[in-house]
Amino acid sequence: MVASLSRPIRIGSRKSQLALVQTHWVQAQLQKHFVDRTFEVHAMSTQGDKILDMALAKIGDKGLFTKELELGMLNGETDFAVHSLKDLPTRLPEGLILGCVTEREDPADALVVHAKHQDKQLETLPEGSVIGTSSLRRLAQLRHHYPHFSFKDIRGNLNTRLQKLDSGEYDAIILAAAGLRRLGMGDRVHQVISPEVSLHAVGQGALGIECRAEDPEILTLLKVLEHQPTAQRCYAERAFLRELEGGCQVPIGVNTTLDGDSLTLVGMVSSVDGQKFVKGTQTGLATDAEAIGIQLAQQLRSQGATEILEEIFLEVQR
Ligand code: DPM
Repeated sequence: MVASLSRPIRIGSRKSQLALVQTHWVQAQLQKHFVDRTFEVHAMSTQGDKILDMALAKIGDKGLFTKELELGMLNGETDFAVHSLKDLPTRLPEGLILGCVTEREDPADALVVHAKHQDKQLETLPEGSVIGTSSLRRLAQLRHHYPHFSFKDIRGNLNTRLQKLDSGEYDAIILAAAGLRRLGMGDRVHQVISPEVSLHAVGQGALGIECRAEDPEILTLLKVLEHQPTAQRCYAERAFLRELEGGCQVPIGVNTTLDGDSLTLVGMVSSVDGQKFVKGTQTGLATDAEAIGIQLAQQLRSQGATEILEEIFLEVQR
């Protein structure tokens, strides 16, 4: 017991600036609750941090940003790992679980514009404006609603992307509002994009903490950071994605709302060109979050999602 009490708790994190800000936040919260424990951060590079020149959809999303962190936990080098929940696959390796979901920031996508467009909104940017994104989800939805823009891939960390925008390579770029705000760059959020135009990624804006399934000590510690309303929303979103997923990054977006004990999930699946587009809504008890996600996935499949997903899978493989 004494030995266990004095053992430092080791937290796995990616090395990116955003990942470290998020992990240090978790570390500080836990330290406040458990003053006699020590929490150490172990930062690692993941495959996703190293491959910067390939379209994300081609690499696939099977744990691109999580694999190295997961090995650390399975090897016993670390005790848990902090992720942006949207980067955590919906199926986890044997022996690991989603131990905690923290309170969500605004999950919306944000428009960030070049200085010359300060007076513009998505609705008023001129025809042919170059919009930077490498998310198929953002690309498909924006093409669907604003076919007169021109879209261009953009990679790299947040600072690199903002530099590329400011240097004039793009008229505007799309980023998660949550990431910008966590990095203290909330002033770059020019327009929060409404869910009518862009449904956000599954889990966007929340942190997911992954840990060993058979580690009650760590699971108990993590429970102090669990935010149940966020967790219920994210469980519905993740069940929806899990039920649809074909193993590559596809244009799938969601939005969830809680009203008392009632949870509503809106979801969409689109072809990459934004032409084929299916969208639907399911409502149920928040305590049945996963069932709501599965029902919505089945509904969208009956509306044509299966065909859209198969086409994308073939395209990405080429
Ligand atoms: C995933 C996507 C992106 C990240 C795909 C998507 C954006 C990729 C890109 C699954 N992970 O959203 O459709 O634009 O090139 C990522 C970001 C955050 C977590 C950055 C962002 C921000 C924090 C958060 C990358 N992962 O989306 O702008 O949303 O919790």
